[in-house]
Amino acid sequence: QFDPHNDPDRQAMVHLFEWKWNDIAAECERFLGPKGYAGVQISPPHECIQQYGRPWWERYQPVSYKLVSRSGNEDDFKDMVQRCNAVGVRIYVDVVVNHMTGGGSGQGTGGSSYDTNSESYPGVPYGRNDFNDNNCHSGDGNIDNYQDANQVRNCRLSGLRDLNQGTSYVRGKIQEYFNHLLSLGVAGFRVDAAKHMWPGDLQAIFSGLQVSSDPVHRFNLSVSGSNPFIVQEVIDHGGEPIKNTDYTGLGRVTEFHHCDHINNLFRKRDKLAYTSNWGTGWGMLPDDQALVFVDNHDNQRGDGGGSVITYKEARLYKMAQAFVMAQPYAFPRIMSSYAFDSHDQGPPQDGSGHITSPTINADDSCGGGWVCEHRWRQIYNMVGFRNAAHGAAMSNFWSNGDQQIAFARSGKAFIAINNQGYDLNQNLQTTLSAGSYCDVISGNKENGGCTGKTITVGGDGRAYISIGGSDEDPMVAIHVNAKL
Ligand code: AAO
Repeated sequence: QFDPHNDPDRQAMVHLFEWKWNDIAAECERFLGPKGYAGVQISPPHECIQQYGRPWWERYQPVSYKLVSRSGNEDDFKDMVQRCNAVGVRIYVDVVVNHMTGGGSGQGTGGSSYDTNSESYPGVPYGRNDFNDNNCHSGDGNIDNYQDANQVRNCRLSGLRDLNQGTSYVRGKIQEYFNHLLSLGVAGFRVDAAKHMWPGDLQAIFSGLQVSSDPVHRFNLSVSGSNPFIVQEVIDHGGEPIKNTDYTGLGRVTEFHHCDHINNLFRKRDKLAYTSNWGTGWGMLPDDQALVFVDNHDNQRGDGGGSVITYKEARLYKMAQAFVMAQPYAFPRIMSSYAFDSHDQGPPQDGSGHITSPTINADDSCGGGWVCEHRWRQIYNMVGFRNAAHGAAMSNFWSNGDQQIAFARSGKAFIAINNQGYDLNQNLQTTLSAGSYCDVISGNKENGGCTGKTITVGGDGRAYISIGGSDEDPMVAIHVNAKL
């Protein structure tokens, strides 16, 4: 449950937030596969409410576990999983099983009816007895106090009807849903609101999962003892009784301290010079228990704590991503957004509420309202860097004592970052063999040449590195696969 089931030469995943299944399938084939991405976190595929104005968050209010959503139906879903797996890209599903809807009644995206007040969800089916109401002892039935772990697990998160995973019936329905997804070839799950479910209940659910042994999926999840990849969303910034470590026995957890540290570092409330022991040395979870990211779909909108760095501050964002990808620490997820001005704004859509596809520009970037951070050269080339450096330890850490750093991934790769505000000019040890290398931040290696800066490494492994204090991309990155 800690293993993303990635190809060993693919070491980062991307969250294609609100993308349609057939767009993801095409993206796997035309971009993610070739650029070395390991997998995709997709938006919740289950049937959900249809909220007026079609905000993104309607997908976090399940009506049933039918695979019919604005991203597509079950056939589209199957096609996506098969096509992505065929090019070495795994699919991880955002599963919402803590709760059902938060208000109203009507019809879900798959045609099932629901009624929040009577807690009636015939599409599953769930009824009143399947919810936690009697187990919640807060004044209004909602979570009013995060200092009370019982409330957090047994009461309603923002009014969302809280399922009781303590019963074998509810567990069984959730397992059926997960096993259905696994039978279609998905490699794992991002478990929404895991913090709001009891670890013991989750354990019981996970222990009943069966991964697909269908050879059509082209990857071997079926070896005995192998479990689906599990990432549990547990927001722990410290200061609450529920800790992310309550869940690390069950799978990975989202490491929100990492968001906080990255934010403080690149906003210069902390020093890059102190990062030579990044990871557990900074009090974060062990490597194989953490999923790390600069921002996610909640905190990029200001939810869940901290003013994180997002695509809206592109220079800082590219720097932060380069740092995260260059580090050997944990398994990283890149956020891929659509442009938004307001919190609730849904994805690019037409007048009838159908999500519209991204367009692809000649320089590989996206149009049509999609930001596609994962297609920014500085970001996808750092995925290539991470893949090339995999297995090599960090070494030869250098700093100016403040906001300029450089380090190698022994014998495989080298990066220098200048967030100081004045120039960096240094002769630094890269650990790479002598020769010319393409700086993958400023360009691509193409037809044996480099469209950006070329860095020359001498026989002693050293290279002269210059990064202007006000460069748009104040970093240089080279690796063995970028040798010219
Ligand atoms: C929508 C409407 C609501 C309405 C509801 C029901 O917006 O007004 O009441 O429907 O009708 C998403 C949206 C919600 C939306 C929901 C359902 O974000 O706005 O509600 O879909 O459509 C908590 C949870 C965490 C959750 C996060 C948003 O622990 O699991 O809230 N994230 C996931 C998803 C998210 C989704 C859901 C869960 C629900 O990623 O997209 O919601 O499926 C503290 C706690 C955290 C807590 C935050 C926010 O954080 O620690 O656990 O997250 O508060 O409430 C400091 C503290 C830090 C604190 C933070 C913020 O930094 O250190 O601990 O401040 O206060």
